[in-house]
Amino acid sequence: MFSRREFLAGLAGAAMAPNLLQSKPVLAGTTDTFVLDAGETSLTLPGCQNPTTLWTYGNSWPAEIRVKRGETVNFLLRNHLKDHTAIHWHGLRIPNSMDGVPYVTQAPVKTGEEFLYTFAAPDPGTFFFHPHCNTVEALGRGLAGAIIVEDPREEGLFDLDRTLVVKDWRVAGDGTYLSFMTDRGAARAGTFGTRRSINGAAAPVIAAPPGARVRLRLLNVDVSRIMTLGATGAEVNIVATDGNACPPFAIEDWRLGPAMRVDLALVMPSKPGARVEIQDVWGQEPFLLARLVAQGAAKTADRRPLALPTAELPLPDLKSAETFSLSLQAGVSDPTLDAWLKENRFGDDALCRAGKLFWAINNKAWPAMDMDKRPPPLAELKPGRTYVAEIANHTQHPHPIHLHGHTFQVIASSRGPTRNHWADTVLVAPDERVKIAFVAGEPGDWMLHCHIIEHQETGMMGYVRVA
Ligand SMILES: [Cu+2]
Repeated sequence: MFSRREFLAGLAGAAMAPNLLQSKPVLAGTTDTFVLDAGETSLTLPGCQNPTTLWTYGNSWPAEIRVKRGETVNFLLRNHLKDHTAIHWHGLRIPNSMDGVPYVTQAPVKTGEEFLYTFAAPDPGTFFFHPHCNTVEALGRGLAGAIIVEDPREEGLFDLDRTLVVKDWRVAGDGTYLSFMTDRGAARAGTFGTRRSINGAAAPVIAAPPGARVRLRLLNVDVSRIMTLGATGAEVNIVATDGNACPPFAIEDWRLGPAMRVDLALVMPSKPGARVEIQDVWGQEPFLLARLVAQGAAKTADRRPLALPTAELPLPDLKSAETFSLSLQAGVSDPTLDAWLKENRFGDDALCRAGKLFWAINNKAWPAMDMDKRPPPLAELKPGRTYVAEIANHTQHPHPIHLHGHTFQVIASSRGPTRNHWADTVLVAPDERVKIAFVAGEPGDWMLHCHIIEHQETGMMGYVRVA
């Protein structure tokens, strides 16, 4: 087992190379530092004859960091890539200055430069990190990692705790990349990968003792794919949504869009050799995400409930809530913003600027990230107040909508009874209206966008201002 001072570089299944991700103290004090070298690594992806050059944090894929809840930690980003970058910590309720959005919360970290992120993760759970400009290419090349926030309240609850990072790759059989973005995909459901992977490889086979209590942390870091989850061989429950504990409920038919996560809990069957499979049942044939096989000395029965300690998040006060609307739209763009785009008044940084606009929120398309020229906020919020956002999808495609820096409750859907749960990303189906409730957090401009990255990068992004 790795200590928190070390970087767990690479998970089972990914090609292992010497670990260049060394942890070293760079500041005086008690904080630990993870060094995140953004650079290139070769990995042979499933179904490919040759290695593909990935963009990675460290020299294996995917990176996984484990930190303790509430403990201040440093993350030193060192950029060895040809493009500028930054790190967005998806789902973590941390100060706005640490949110990693170039031109909005920080300057881009140029090639050869460093940036030090320092924060204490307030909530336990399964989160991830990735850049926020040119994300369709950067994430397409793999630039993402898992960050697990551990809670002392969970110690000893599980015999086995595994992370499953799901991502598709746009590569040909010879390992070379296909175009990351297509007009057809960007204007519709997204451009899909040609090779599926779990932790960069085919579905892992995980040996677990009969009777073992197993936790699987499933992260969908793909830019386009929406999964429908299922399981065979055991009762498998979801015990956390987007990292946040929930009362256990059956995995069947839960939809996991890009950026969404679930923590799964199960007890291994008592019969040696018995299998449990976790699947994506979206397509005609179930796609295997992980296979567990009962092996070894059986665990004695543990009668504690297979559930996580209750999430400790700011509870929305619905009685005093103010409501605002977010309308997800296709083919809408603001003429003023179009004019700005044409005049190229956003500087010459094409990495952070939409080349084409296919989508909008409240009639505004996000054309660029310029501190002086961006559109007005989608909503202006006061810290500590409860807000209900009604998100209406007026398009023909589902959109996983992510709000930065906040954890919200999904409280209602026009499609019928909804499971009230915590989330940072909510999937909104065509013609659906979803209500989310949250307490406005730290002051700052917090991005709100679709996590089908091509949608985000062709207009479906804005921000709320907490001040
Ligand atoms: Cu979308």
